[in-house]
Amino acid sequence: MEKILVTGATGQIGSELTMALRNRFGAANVVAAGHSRPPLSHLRQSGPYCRLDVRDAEAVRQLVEDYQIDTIFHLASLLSAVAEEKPRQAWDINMNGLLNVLEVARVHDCAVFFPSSIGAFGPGTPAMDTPQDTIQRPSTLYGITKVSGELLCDYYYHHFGVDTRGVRYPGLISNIALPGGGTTDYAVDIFYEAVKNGHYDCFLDADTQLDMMYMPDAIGAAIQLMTADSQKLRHRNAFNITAMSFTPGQLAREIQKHLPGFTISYRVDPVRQVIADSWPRHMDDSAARAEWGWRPCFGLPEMVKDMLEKIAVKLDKS
Ligand code: AKB
Repeated sequence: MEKILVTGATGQIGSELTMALRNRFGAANVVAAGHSRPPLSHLRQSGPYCRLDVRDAEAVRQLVEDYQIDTIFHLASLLSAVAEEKPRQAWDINMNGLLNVLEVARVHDCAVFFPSSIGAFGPGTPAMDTPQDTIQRPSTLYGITKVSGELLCDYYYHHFGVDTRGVRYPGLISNIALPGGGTTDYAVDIFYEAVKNGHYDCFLDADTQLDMMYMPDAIGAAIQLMTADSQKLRHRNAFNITAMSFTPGQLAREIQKHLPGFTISYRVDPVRQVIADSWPRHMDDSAARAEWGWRPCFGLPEMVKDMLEKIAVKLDKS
C-alpha cells in the first residue's frame, strides 16, 4: 500500500479513514475523493482532495493513473434508508461505481477494499450468531447491492486476480462526520440530542437489537484487513465483524449512567423498522478473528463514555 485512493472520502467512514491512512502512510500518498458532501476542512487541507463521481468510469481511471494508485478504499455508496427512497440511483451508484473501480483495479493492478454490511443479510438469515457463510436474501435494495458487491469482488479476485477484500460492517457510531440515510443512524443522533436537549425521540422501537461498532474499530479493521497476509484469507468478500450488540433501550440506559436526566421516547419509522427487523441481531465474527486477527477495542460502556465526552466538546457543552 503506497499510493491510496479513498472514494466516498467525505462520508461517515471516509472522513476518518482518510485521516488515519494519511497519518500512517503519509498525507501526500492518500488521495481523498468525494462527491455530494463538502469535505471537512482538515480533509481538504491535509492532503490531495478531488471531486469524483464514481459512476464516471473515465474520471476514476484518470485519477488512478494521475496519482499512480495501487490501493483503493471504495466507500462511495448510498445507505439503506435513502436507497429505499431512490432505488435506481442506489443501484447506479452502489453497483456501477463498484464495477468502475474493479475494472480500473484490474487494468492497473490495484487492491480494493469494499465495505459490505449487515444489510447483506435478510429475514431468512439466522439472526443470532449469524454465521460467516449463510443465507443472504436481503429484502432491501441496499442489501441487494451489498450481496452483489461481495459476489462481484469475489469474481474479480477469482477470474482476474484483483486483490479484493471486505468486511460486513454493523451500524457505525462516530463523533466526526454524521451518517446520512442509514437505519442505524439513531445510535449517532441519540448522542447529539442527549447532550443538546437531554431527550431523544427514536425512530426504531426500544427492543430492536442490532450489531454496532465504534468508528476507531471500524477504521482499524479496514487497515488491518488490507495489510493482512493474503495467504491467510479464506473468505475475503466479506468478513462478518462486530464489536457490540444493543437495543435503543439499552443504549439509553447506558447514556443515563452519565446523564441521569436523559429521557427517550419512541416514534417508530415503519420503513426503517422493517429494514432493522430484517438484519442480524448479533453476527459471528470468528472467521475475521481467525484469518486476520480482528479484535475490537470498544464495547458499549467505553463507546458511550467516549462519545459523550467528544460530543460535549464538539457542542461546547463540557
Ligand atoms: C445503514 O444503516 O444503512 C448502515 C449499515 C448498517 O450498513 N449503517
